[in-house]
Amino acid sequence: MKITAQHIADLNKIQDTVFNAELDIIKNKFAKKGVSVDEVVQKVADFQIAIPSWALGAGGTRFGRFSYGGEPSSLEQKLDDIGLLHALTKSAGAVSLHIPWDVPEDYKAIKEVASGHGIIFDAMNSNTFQDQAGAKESYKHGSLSSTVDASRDYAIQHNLDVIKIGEQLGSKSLTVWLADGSNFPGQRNFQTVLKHAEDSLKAIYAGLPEEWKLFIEYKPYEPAFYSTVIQDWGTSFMLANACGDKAYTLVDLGHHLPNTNIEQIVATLMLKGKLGGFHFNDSKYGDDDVTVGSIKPYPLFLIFNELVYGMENNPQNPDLAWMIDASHNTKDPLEDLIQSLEAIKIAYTQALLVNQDELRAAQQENDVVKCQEILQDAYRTDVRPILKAARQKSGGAIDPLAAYRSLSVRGELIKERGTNSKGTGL
Ligand code: PSV
Ligand code: MN
Ligand code: MN
Repeated sequence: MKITAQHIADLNKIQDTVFNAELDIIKNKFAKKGVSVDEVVQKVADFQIAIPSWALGAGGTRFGRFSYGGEPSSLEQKLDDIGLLHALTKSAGAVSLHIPWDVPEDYKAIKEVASGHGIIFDAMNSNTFQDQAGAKESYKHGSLSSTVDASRDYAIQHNLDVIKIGEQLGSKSLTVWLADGSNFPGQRNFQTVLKHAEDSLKAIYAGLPEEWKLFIEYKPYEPAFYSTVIQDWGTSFMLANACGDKAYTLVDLGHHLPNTNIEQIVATLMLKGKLGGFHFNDSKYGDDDVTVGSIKPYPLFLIFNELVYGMENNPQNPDLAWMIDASHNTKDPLEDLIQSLEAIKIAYTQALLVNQDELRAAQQENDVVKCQEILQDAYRTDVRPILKAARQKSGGAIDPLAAYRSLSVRGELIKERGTNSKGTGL
């Protein structure tokens, strides 16, 4: 299945162009507030979000997994699926691989497939939360923080191997997420395991190529239910500082306890130049990994408001690595990813509509009501015409979900790959 420029052009022709009239209304309204919507359209068109290789198949739950059919079973097919997403949305021009699930057999061929779709290789993800077939050491009692020297060394070496694989693909960063923790009070010595994690991360950092970055993810619980070694942003930040300038904290939206003020975490990290990457998803209870913006769109907008402020005011912080970290149980994964991309760009666009100077002035005057009005005026704007204009400008489908359905993409994939496909996923 390939989506051509002709497909897109034909679909865009029959698309309702009412959005141009709606766009003009937004342009006029925000011009009066000193915001250029044309500039916003360009920024939205330029915004690219990496798709993780594990989000293209049905993830399932620990109780069961139900296939959608037509899921990718090789790295090449995963790239093909991201190629479809990118052709429709022009926002998915990057992939994030997980090793050992995605070790290329033929690097040259894989790079050609990716570049044929306009996809670059974003952060590499290591896996020290599972024992692979034939593994010489076990991660049952931890990896980078294990009390077993051989397990720690094995996990460090795995991360160094992942860097080597990433180098051959043109990736420039490594994301480390640790499942290490404990299930029962007294099971592990908090200080010992943290020290081990720090020393192991430093050993990985020592093997990081000059132009690479190390992203350290945090998560309060799961799979360990009493304690997690890198439980929060403070621990990640501390470890990143201990490693050095090329190490950063990575924020995953689902990795917070209920009601955590994530936007404040983002602001703090950007002020310190230590926010490296971002994993998007949404949740009601924990690390639910459901469609971005499906449950808490306003907090997502507030987070983007801080991200936009940071991108404009914190030159000490590097460009961020954006990724969707999702899992699909009841939706076609590609449809879910189209919805997630849309939700991310809606929140980003709304944040770009905030006149930051006006907000700063209202904050300075302690006009609490005005501050809220400024934010909510942007949030309550239906910015979808801006997204449509951005997509049209970059050659994507004006309405990607409608295009996906009218091209019967899933049906075509099932014809090609069968109904009983097995995606790799979390
Ligand atoms: C597990 O919580 C997780 O979802 C982390 O967020 C990682 O980013 C991902 O798995 C892949 O290792
Ligand atoms: Mn994540
Ligand atoms: Mn997660």
